[in-house]
Amino acid sequence: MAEYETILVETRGRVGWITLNRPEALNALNTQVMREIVAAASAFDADTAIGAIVVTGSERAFAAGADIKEMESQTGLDMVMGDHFGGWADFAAVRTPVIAAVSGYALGGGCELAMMCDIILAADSAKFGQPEINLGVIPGMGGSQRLIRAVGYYKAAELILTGRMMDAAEAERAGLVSRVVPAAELLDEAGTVADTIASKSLPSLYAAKAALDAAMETPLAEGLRFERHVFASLFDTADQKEGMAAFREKRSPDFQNR
Ligand code: CO8
Repeated sequence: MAEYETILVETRGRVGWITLNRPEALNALNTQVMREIVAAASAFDADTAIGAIVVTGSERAFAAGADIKEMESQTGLDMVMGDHFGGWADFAAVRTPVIAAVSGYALGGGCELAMMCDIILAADSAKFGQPEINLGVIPGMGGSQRLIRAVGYYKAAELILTGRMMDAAEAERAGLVSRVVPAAELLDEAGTVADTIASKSLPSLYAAKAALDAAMETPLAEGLRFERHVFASLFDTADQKEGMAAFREKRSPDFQNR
């Protein structure tokens, strides 16, 4: 496995774990962190022995945003030429389901990183926000687009225009968080959800994630056409035959990921 300096990477069964590890900066996302997260997630994505990925941080911070000290002196041209946007787009394009296990601060780019994942599990200590307005900028890793889709225009507008944080309970009520769990149980719970997902057939997981992504991006009629096409294509997999035979024979399916 590749050597990383800002993240810890580990495989547990069929689940790939990525733990942000810059405690001195509350896991602020600098260029190196981005490159390492993208490299680790892409490597897991290319490995058919992996059926789910968990991204997590520390108890105090999932990630307190993009690295302000790194960005401070950058010009607009630097931002474009540094290809930060492309790097994060590569992370969002991972086909394997990704779970964000969020404890503590998920602010700015940290909140945006969580929103690039498919499921957000939050510790009751979690705090979410898009405070970029306090720095004289706006969200740049998808916050203004994904937060609206998660919580609706008015909640997103209030958070983005005031920069205030919301706690885990408010985030769950708003629909940003899949589920809130006691902080001490966050990683176990993330592991359980990830194991459950990873036990399914990979082609159907990829298909489900692609259909969910399509729902975020396309008008309803186009999304429905996409879903029907992908649904039909799964009937050419051995795992569809196995899954339905297992149901009829009242046993657990033995998926082969093909
Ligand atoms: N960047 C760099 N360093 C950070 C960051 C950050 N985002 N957040 C915290 N740190 C550092 C602090 O500077 C401090 O370091 P030091 O001890 O050397 O001074 C250390 O982490 C601990 O932080 P604090 O002492 O501030 O801890 P507190 O418990 O007092 O406060 C907070 C915690 C409230 C989280 C506070 O640190 C904070 O407000 N952080 C900044 C939050 C923020 O504004 N985030 C948004 C950043 S902008 C962004 O994310 C844009 C995303 C788009 C990027 C587009 C690129 C493609």
